[in-house]
Amino acid sequence: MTGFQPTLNQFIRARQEDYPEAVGEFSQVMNAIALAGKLISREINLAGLVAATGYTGRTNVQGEEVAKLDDWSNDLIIDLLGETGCVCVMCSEEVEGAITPSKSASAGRYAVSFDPVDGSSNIDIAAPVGTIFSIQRRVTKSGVGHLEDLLQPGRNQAAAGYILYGSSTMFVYTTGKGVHAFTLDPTMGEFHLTFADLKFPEKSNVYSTNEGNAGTWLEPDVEWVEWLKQNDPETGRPYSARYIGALVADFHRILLKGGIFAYPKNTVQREGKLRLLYECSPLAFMAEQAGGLATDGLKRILDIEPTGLHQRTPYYIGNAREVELIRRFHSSSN
Ligand code: AHM
Ligand code: MG
Repeated sequence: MTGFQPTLNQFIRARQEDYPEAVGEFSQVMNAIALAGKLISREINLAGLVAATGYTGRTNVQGEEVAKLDDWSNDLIIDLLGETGCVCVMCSEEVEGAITPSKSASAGRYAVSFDPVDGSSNIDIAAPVGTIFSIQRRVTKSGVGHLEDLLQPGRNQAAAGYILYGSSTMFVYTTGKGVHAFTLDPTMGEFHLTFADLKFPEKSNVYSTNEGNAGTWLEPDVEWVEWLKQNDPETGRPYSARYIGALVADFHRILLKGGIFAYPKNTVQREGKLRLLYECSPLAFMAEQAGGLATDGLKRILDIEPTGLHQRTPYYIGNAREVELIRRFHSSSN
C-alpha cells in the first residue's frame, strides 16, 4: 500500500467501463470542469491581491449584480467545455439564452448547465463559494444542441456535481452510482479521492435557511421552523441553525453532518430564489444518491419538467427524514 489516493482523473477513467457508450467523451467533459475548478480556486485564493473582488457594474439576466469573478469564471467554463468538442449546448446562470460552443465539432453528446460561481457575494469577505454543474445527454440527434437538450427533468442527468472553494477546494460528483468527493492538493494541482460513496449521516437535527425572510413565508414554513425550535429532547429539538448563504457550502455541510437546507417561496419571491437547472436539480441528484431527498414542498425536484433555463423553484434538500417532515407540513396545509 502506498497510501496514495486515486486522482479524480484516475477514478473517472477506472469507472468509465461502466459507460461503454461514453467512449471517453464523458471524461473530457469532467476534466474540463475540474480544470476550470482549479483555475477558479487559484483566482479565489488570490482574489484580494489580483483585484478579483468587487463587481463589474453590470446586472445579469436575473437583475443581480455581476461580480468580476462571475464574469471571468463564466467565460472560462464556456471556453474549456467548448474546446472539448463533446458539448453541444450550454446554459449558464450568467447568460440569458442557450450557449452554443464555437468549436465546429459542436455535435458533442452532452448538454451542460452550470452556475460558475454561486454565492459570489461571499468572495469579498473570503467566505466559501462554489461552482455547480449538471450534465445531460442530448436528446436531439445531431449538429448544434438546442433548448430541449437542456430543458430535461433532473432525473435524466448523466452526472452532476459541485466544486466547493472553502478552507480546502473539493470536487464532489455523482453519475448515479454514489457520490464521491475529492480534495485539491494545490501543491500537485490534483484532486485526490477523500470520500467514496458518501451518505448523509443518521443525525439530522440541523436546519439551514434564511430565516430573515420568515415574515414573508407561507404558513407551513413558519409552522415548520417554529416546530424545529421547540424544546423536546426526545425528538432532537430544538434543532441547531447554520447558514452560510452559499448553497454549495450549506449543502456540503448537510451532506457531511446531516440536516436540511430550505429556500422556501415567499410573498416577494413567489417561485423561491434558487434556479432549477443549475442549482437545485444537480444537488437533488446528489442528495438522492446519498440517501436523501429534495422537494419543492410537494413534488420531487428531479421530476419537475423545466420550461425555462432560469426557472426558479422552492427548495428543501437533505436527510430523507427531514425532507419528508417538511413535505407533511406542506401537504397537510393543502
Ligand atoms: P447567486 O446565484 O446570485 O449567487 O444566489 C444564490 C445564493 C445561494 O448560494 C444561496 O443559497 C442563496 O443565494 C442565499 O440567498 P439569500 O442571501 O437570500 O439568503
Ligand atoms: Mg447561483
